[in-house]
Amino acid sequence: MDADLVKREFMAVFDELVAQLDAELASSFDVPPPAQAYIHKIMTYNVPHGKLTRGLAVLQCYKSFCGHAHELSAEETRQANMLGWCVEWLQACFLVADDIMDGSHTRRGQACYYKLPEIGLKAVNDSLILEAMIFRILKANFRSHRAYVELTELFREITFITEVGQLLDLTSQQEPGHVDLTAFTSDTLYRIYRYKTAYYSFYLSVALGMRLANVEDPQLYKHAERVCLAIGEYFQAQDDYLDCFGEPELIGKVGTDIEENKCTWLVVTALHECNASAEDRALLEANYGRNDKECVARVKEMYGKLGIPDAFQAYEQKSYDSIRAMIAELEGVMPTGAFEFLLQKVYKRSK
Ligand code: GPP
Ligand code: MG
Ligand code: MG
Ligand code: MG
Repeated sequence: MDADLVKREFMAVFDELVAQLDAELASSFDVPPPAQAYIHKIMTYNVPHGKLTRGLAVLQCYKSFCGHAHELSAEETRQANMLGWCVEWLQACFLVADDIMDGSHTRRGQACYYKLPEIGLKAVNDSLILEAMIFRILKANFRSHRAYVELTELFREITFITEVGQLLDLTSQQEPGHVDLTAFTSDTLYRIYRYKTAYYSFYLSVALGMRLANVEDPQLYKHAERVCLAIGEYFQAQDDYLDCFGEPELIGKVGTDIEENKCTWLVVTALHECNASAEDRALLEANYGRNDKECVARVKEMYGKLGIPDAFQAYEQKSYDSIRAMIAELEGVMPTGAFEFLLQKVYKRSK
């Protein structure tokens, strides 16, 4: 089926879910029309404007596990797409909160939700509402599914993992305003990546597709986890790279990692692989983690001088090759369509 049609079918399920939630709110809650409209906007502003890779991956995974034994029915496709949207809802809830914590300005080519004058810190509660909606969608549509408990638990478990990851991201530097370069190690970096990004961005969609297809063998989930974490690490390294060297018009956001004192692929690679000199380290200590355009420019210039863009290209190729090899090892053990779909979506992305 062509990609446009798949996406159109996916978007139609979004409209259906929004209508479902709107209707439930109007019929089962004593909420006046302005609050109904407010909640409607929480969804339409924040959920559907991304690349939708996470959401579309559930159907891809489900299809590959159902095999080519039968064409999926319209209802089976719809169910996979509803779970895909639950992942997009989770992503929306995280992004609304993450943008506040990271002091970001734009997201997906529009103002960050909390930056809207009429929203501000109400965005905190709105992020919680987005999260709660996932469980309403699951209850309304999957309560009698044999995997209802597992589907619900997956969302709860992965949400907790991601929140721990966000904590690791936010606390990688102990003192605000002070740069401790010894905290920027690759062990710390990849732990943050796995927890804050890889589980919810890759493993969750694949595991949901597998659950929907009634896969029960725990070993197969372990295999999926291993590959998804590898893709997730690679994806977050790209995110860090694009934060500094990407085109804001393409990535839809303006980077803030240097200002925010983040433990990123760039700073770790500069320190440990590109042999930053004592002078470079002093420059980082003086300019990293400061909300000042000139400081940020100095750090970027140093990344350029140390050859970070070339190092990234090499890392990108190495990651791709090693993930391909991991996938090849699984041929004959389990369907690999979902991994291939995800890897092909992220390889050499510029947005
Ligand atoms: C990506 O980090 C990770 C997340 C968006 C997860 C946030 C989790 C919470 C529990 C709020 P990032 O800050 O690098 O992403 P971006 O560059 O898109 O802001
Ligand atoms: Mg963040
Ligand atoms: Mg962020
Ligand atoms: Mg980022």
